Amino acid sequence: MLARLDEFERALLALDRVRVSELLDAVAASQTPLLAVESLIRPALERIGKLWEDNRCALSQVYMSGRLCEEQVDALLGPAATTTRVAPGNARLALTVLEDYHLLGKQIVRTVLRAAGWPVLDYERQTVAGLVTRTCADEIDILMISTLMLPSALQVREVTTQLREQSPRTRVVVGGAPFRFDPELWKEVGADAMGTNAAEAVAIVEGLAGGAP
Ligand code: B12
Repeated sequence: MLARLDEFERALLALDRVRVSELLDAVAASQTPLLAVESLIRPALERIGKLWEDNRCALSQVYMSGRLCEEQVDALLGPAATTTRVAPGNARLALTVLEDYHLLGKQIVRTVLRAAGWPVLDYERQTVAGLVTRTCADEIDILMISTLMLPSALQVREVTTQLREQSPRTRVVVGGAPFRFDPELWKEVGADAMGTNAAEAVAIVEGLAGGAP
């Protein structure tokens, strides 16, 4: 698998769309599309982020790798259709990216939640103020927040503080690179749970809502 990951990373950096797609399709066919995302796309993008940090690739390569992966995620996991199923206890769910432009993780989490039957509102990208207002207005029970930048992750503290006052029913679940790098950070920002991947997002939501839809 490591050799395949090396090759996938090289194909992304070379913007070789055909090879990128072939490598993903091979894993999706022999295992599952979600495993192709989790075992190739996420680790390869993490490596490319590290290369950029070390000045060993250009930001344009990071950008284009992200774009290529976005296309592939849509092709692999299908469009994020809405579901007609009802959540246990009519729990209301929303998903957002907070003060951040890294949207791919949210896209994957949303698609996997909907595929598992969870009706989830997509708030796209939000500021702290916008997110608190919308969460209260929609009477959200489970708010899922994705952040990839450390400053954005720290802003979650402001959201949980305000929600505790204005919408105590809302449970907050966080995910994204800063929370994977520092496994205690979710507690420090006042979240109720943290997930490291999309499959965990489903398990956490089931735990909080008390069952599957
Ligand atoms: C691709 C990428 C970009 C693309 C984004 C394209 C897009 N549409 O998303 C572009 C080129 C635009 C970009 C821009 C920038 N980036 Co950037 N980027 C990345 C990179 C390489 C990959 C991110 C990614 O898509 N990963 C793949 C997805 C699938 O993984 P994921 O988001 O982690 O999601 C998974 C899990 O975390 C989890 N999950 C995610 N969210 C949630 C939520 C919940 C509730 C749950 C349960 C689970 C969950 O499930 C997902 C599926 O497994 C990362 C490196 C990294 N280590 O992550 C850097 C990285 C995040 N970027 C970084 C930086 C610095 C920037 C820029 C500031 C660069 C610049 N100087 O302009 C800008 C800022 C943009 C902004 N203001 O938001 C830094 C952040 C450093 C920090 N400590 O804050 C990183 C870590 C790179 C690095 N090593 O330095 N970037």
